[in-house]
Amino acid sequence: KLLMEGLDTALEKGEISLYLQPQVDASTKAIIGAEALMRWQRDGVFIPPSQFIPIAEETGHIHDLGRWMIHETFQLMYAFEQGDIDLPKLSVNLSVRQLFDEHLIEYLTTLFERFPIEPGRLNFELTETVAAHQSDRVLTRILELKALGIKLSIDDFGTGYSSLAYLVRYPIDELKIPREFTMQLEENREYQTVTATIVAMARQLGMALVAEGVETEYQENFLRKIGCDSMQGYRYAKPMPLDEFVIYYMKQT
Ligand code: G
Ligand code: G
Ligand code: MN
Ligand code: NA
Repeated sequence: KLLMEGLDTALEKGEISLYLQPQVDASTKAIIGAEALMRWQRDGVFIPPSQFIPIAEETGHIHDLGRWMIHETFQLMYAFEQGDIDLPKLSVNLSVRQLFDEHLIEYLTTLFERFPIEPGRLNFELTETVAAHQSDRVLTRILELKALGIKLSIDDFGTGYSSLAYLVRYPIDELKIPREFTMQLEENREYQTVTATIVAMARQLGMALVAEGVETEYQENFLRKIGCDSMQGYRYAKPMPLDEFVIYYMKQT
């Protein structure tokens, strides 16, 4: 039985928070968006999402945690729009189980009423595993999200077991180049080829791109050369709490 002590009470104890990692245009240095990342601080110690998210997915806690993230995201976007912080995009990770939640659309509709944000600024990151589900259920749900005006991206594109057919079947707006690929660009010509091919394909399909885990000048130059200008990574900024993000934003503009 999968257990993680305290995960069931983490929310009510106020141990969960939302961090923001900026995404920048490498040629203009402008902030083009941010990814919302969940953080769990238990007894003063951060537990990595790679440890608690899979368990939250297994135990079903991901429903409450995920809704908390979505609610927080709406509240943030609304405050940004009211406060003249022009953040073109805010991305939230969505687990398979959240996508299959029967009440997801109803929940989002309620949030759009409470926080009338521009839907096109909200972006959900799905994994390839979600997208590769060959079911009408996924297609229906994706079309429902698109009908709300929400944008969709595929996280860690090219690292899962999936066909490329879903890129044709589903209206995907953005592909995220995995950190695993970015990390190898300097050392490995084969990763260069694979990454350049993803970028070329995304561009021809009219999709946006964001490269993850960009740390070095070499990586940035290579990505720009092959046609990807949008970057996320420690080279620009680490994930940070809201107050730090606002300071970062103010400094950039
Ligand atoms: O930046 P970090 O190491 O915290 O994130 C690691 C991974 O954890 C992310 O790539 C993402 O897949 C997952 N993750 C982070 N926050 C969330 C969240 O709010 N919901 C879901 N489902 N996954 C998240
Ligand atoms: O959604 P996803 O699993 O891709 O989340 C991105 C993860 O990668 C987050 O956990 C974030 O903290 C981490 N990350 C973001 N930028 C960098 C980077 O430049 N280097 C490294 N090592 N990790 C990063
Ligand atoms: Mn992500
Ligand atoms: Na990723």
